Amino acid sequence: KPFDFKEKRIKDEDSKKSTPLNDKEKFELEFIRHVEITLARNMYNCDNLGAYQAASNTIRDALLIDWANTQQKQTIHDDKRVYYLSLEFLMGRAMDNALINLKSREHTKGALHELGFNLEDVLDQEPDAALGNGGLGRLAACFVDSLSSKNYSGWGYGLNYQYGIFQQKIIDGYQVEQPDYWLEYTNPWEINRSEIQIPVDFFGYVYESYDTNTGKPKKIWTGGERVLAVPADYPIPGFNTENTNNLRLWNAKPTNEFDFNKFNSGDYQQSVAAQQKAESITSVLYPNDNFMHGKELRLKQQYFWVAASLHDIVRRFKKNHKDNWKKFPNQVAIQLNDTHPTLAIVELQRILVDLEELPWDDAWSIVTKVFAYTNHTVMTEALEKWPVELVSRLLPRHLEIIYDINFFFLKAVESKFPSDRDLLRRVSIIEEDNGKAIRMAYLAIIGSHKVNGVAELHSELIKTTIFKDFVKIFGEDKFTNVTNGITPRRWLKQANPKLAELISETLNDPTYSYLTNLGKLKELEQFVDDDKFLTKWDNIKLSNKVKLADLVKDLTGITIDPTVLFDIQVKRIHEYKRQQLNIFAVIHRYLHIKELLANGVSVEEIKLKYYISKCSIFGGKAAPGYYMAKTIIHLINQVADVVNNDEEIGNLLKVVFIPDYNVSKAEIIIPASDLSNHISTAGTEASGTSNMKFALNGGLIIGTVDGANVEITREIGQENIFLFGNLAESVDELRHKNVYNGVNISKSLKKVFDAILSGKFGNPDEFHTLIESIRDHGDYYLVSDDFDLFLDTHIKLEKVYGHHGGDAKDIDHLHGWVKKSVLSVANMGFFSSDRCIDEYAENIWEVEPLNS
Ligand code: CGF
Repeated sequence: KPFDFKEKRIKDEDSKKSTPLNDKEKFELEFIRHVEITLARNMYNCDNLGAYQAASNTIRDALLIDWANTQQKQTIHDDKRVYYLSLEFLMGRAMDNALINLKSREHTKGALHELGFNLEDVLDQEPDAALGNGGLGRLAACFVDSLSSKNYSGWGYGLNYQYGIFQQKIIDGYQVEQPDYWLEYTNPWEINRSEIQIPVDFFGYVYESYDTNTGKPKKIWTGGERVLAVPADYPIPGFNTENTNNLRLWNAKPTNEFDFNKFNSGDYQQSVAAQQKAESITSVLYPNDNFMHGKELRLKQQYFWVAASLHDIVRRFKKNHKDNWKKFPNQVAIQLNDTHPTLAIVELQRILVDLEELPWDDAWSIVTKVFAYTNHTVMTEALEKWPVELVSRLLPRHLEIIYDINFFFLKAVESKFPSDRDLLRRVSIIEEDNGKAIRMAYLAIIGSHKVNGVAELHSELIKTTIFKDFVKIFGEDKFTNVTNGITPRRWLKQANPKLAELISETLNDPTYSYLTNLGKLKELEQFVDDDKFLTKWDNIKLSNKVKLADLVKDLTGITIDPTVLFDIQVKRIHEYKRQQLNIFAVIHRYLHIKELLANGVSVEEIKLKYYISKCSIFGGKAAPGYYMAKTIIHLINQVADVVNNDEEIGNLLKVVFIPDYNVSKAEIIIPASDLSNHISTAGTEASGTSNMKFALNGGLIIGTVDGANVEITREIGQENIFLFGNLAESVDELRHKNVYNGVNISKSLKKVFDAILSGKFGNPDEFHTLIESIRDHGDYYLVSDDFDLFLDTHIKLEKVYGHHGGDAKDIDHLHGWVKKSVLSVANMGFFSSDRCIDEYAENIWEVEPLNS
């Protein structure tokens, strides 16, 4: 029987009661020990960075006790575990989050103060762990937080990229990418498990042999290139619980093997270089969101990651259950975050058939009980397809297995629908049209027991469009919906501490229990007519806006007035998200204001009769190879340059592009919004999650009837959101009309195009393609169809906002806008990622929390 560490520790009564997380003396001693021993520095040369490292190590040490206890408990209970496979985990910073979840923030702030440091400055030293592109990666980060907070046994598996998403610089209005080497200093939050080394093979060849015992034929994959997978573990603390799960991110390392042939022939350099190449597998995150980039290295990343993760999962299973494979689906649930980890299906089949020697059908029945697949998009350019030729070289045995899976699947389809030949072509895993390719989404559906979309509208759309045939084959029940969510620990408590505090006071909830029971926010509704409460609410918004104005000043040099309406759009730059629609509307507003001024209308009159003062704030990265997205960024910056330098305009209008939008900046930007834009072409944004973050922070939304906007509207009430635009069901028809009858450019949009083409915002040649894509090439994203509706909605919403700042109008603002803001927050409980995790647990994974 192994020695029980926990029992031993618990006997040490003192350590049980006081830890550095609640005892200042202990914190300080540990902090000093880390400065002197871990960092080999002293208190005289300990700057904020040193303080961050020493404090993080102190917190991490304490966290590791919970982490070890959790692993011990989970091992003893040996219940079914969930494994969330995601190629992206956009974690952001860890220290503040750990302090909040461990309820040690105030205490640590005090201890650091006594040591001569300011907590905020110390927190600011931490680089963002930006191992993701956008919504998909941030969703994974919210999910691991909820898995821990809700006491599930759930691990995340991903890659430990040395370079996260690139850093965005704006130079002369253009996006310039710079590498994000985020591990410049040692990372206190990762625990390197160099004792675990899992070999992963690529290339080589397959041959048939015979099992010496049974005489049966078997396939052997051999030769090729070998790298080692070595994990870095990140403890994930839950809120208000000791449960601390693990996020395991793999590093690729060279093996110790050495090519002696090359060496003997005198090519020492070459023999070492091949080994060095191994590390390149995990060196960089591909910077595309909603777009597939078919590079060999990307496929290598995918296989490396799923092979290592499955090896780990299988090893853990075998420790307790040996080769009792029938139990595997009772012990293991694997969620595929998008199709990126789909090769895991093939790899598990390979392990079971080739290595464990199970009959094909037995193996396949296990595999299909274990996996479930989440789809995040209907856009064809994002759906992964890998050329057969590439897979045959890189993973020859896997290709054979894929062909076999396809063969058995098509056979079953044929017997169910004997007369439908075209159906077989349509649903085949292998696309035959333009060079053979493997349709990963189809493989994921066939190998999973459940497929889910990420918002109601999206889940319906996948059933009626891209996966229609599969609904016919497998039946409706296989397809389900889990609407996305966000963790209120980071996106309310951490990002907006003042609002979180006001809510905790108002709900008489000093322990912030509402953060794990977000439905409680509903009780805020009782206070919507209380002017004092509304004023406090509004003042918090103002102080968040002041903080954002400071950040804007710092990053761009632009001064913005925190009392004007902050109208924000921050997210990846993509034509379907339609930042172009937004900036065109800003141009329209500017041109109209200029016209009014030219006609002798005074600024004061404009404010009263036409436009309230506002600041349009943009932020987001464009994929480095996405020309149109980069053009949009450039246009925003050009407009900002003209508008902000136009003295006549004053604070009536300002335009800002915040460079290098990331999680830490989002934590400042989101709580400061009055209004945020979620204005994708209907049917294109699967869910969106920033819409949830903004609404939870009391910002109102202007949005299309798309993604989770639909459910947000249902929850908060349509009178508290500003919806506009054509609906998803009209999109096909409008596109058709635009292509065949020509695009109808309204008078207002024409003015905007004319101004851009006249050179008002810099060299017009730079914007031709953008304008032509709308005016002359069918306007795929329906900017022209929604433009005037967008302008009208602005007029409406600005009336509700009122002329904030003038005394007489303040009451209207309070009773109109601020009341809507409170009502939104009060009804956002549904969008906690805790609710998502419960839904996945109950309907897909069939697991329960481990509560005792
Ligand atoms: O996943 C997205 C996001 N861009 O990462 N998709 N992908 N791939 C969708 O476009 C969002 O609508 C969605 O909210 C997010 C997470 O599901």
